[in-house]
Amino acid sequence: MNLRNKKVAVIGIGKTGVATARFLTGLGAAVAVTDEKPITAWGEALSELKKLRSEPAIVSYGPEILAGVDLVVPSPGVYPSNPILLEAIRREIPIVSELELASRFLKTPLVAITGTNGKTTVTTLIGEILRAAGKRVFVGGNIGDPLIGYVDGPQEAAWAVIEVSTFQLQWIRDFHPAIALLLNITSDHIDYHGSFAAYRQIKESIFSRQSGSDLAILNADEASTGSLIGRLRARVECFSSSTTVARGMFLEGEKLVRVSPDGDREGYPLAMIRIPGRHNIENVMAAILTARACGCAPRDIIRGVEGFRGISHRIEFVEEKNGVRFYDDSKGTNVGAVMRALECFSQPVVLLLGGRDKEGDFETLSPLIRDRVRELILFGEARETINRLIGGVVHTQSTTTMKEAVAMARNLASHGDVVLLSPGCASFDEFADYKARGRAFQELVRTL
Ligand code: UMA
Repeated sequence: MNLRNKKVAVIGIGKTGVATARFLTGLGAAVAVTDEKPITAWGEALSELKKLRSEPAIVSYGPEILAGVDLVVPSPGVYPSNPILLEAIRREIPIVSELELASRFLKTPLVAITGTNGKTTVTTLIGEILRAAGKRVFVGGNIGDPLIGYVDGPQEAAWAVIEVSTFQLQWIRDFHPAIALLLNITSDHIDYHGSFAAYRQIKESIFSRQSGSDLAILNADEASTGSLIGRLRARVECFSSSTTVARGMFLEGEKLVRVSPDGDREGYPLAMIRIPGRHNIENVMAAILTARACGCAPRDIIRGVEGFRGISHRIEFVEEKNGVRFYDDSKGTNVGAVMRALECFSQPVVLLLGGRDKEGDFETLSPLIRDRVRELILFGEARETINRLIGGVVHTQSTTTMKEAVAMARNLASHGDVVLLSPGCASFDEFADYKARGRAFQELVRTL
């Protein structure tokens, strides 16, 4: 792909947009940038753009940015239904995601991890294991640093390991990871993709350009895996926490068993896993299969897994107050994540649910809520919608802010209970992101 003197439009100047503009100007492309925010709110991004080798043109937000453009690179958060993108499609101007663009210039073998839940945990864990095995690794993607930033540098890692969201997969064409993982699929981001079928199709597209020399790692416990395998060209290994698999990993008593592509068995002690829940056993199995495919030895893998204490804001224990244990699962931004969090606790739970709705399928939570939750506290923009769907399954109260929800939880929780913030929604109605929401929750708990 030769972009020298080509005109490229970058839509959105967040982390991805700025890194993309930097990379493109470095290639000698003529870059135009735009953002729905007024330029007075561009802040740090504006000074970053002004520092580039050739300063990008700043264009007002609308189809005028498409004049004379050869390529459009939208930021992940730009909806496919965005009028600028629809106009680009009408004018037959190619659109590629940052991920696609980066992968065209990537020289390092790539591991790409997607799935509704567990992506960040598995991405981080694979990075830790590879480091424990003495390998140089770039860890990025949706987890934080865009791949394009790595591609823009000397590319010195042995492996690039990236968390991939459906937003980033939206505009791929030849994207081709040597190892691709699909951890699970439950409903999420329906507001963005339009339907669950469209969301699933985008997730599965991570495998679409893989060849027979690539590896696809799949969850055998997902109902759709069987039919997906039939459509893949890559070699397949599966993991399961409920059944055995011919090639891949499964649970056998107190051991995790891996069956290699040649049919050899090796065992790993279950006790090496320090993060709670059955879903994390699956996450560890996915990471081990990847690490073995990257050439790591079992002893390094065990060291990496033993040292891994989980990621912040994912079922993270905060503090115990008067016999009540508080957990921060602010990263639980969809219904599937709430289920996984609830399944970790045998104690009665006071559940804090709410934020900005992504058209989540909250009704599917009802059986688990009935089984594990003593008090349901709804907050934020989505509280009325959720209340209509599942309010009354157990005793339910609503309030506007998370702060008030925490105060309510403190009053309602008794000795031996768990108070769990697992909101099942995005944070953007009240916070900059899930991390800010998690930090605010932890501060509130500490000052109770
Ligand atoms: N913008 C527009 N028009 C739009 C939408 C956004 O102009 O229609 C502008 C915004 O005003 C803002 C910029 O675009 O200035 C933000 O772009 P962005 O939302 O794509 O965010 P980035 O800063 O580029 O961060 C993105 C990911 N964000 C999203 O997918 C929403 C980050 O994932 C990721 O870490 C980063 O790239 C690096 O790869 C965050 C996320 O919430 C953590 N991801 C979702 C999730 O995990 O559920 C998918």
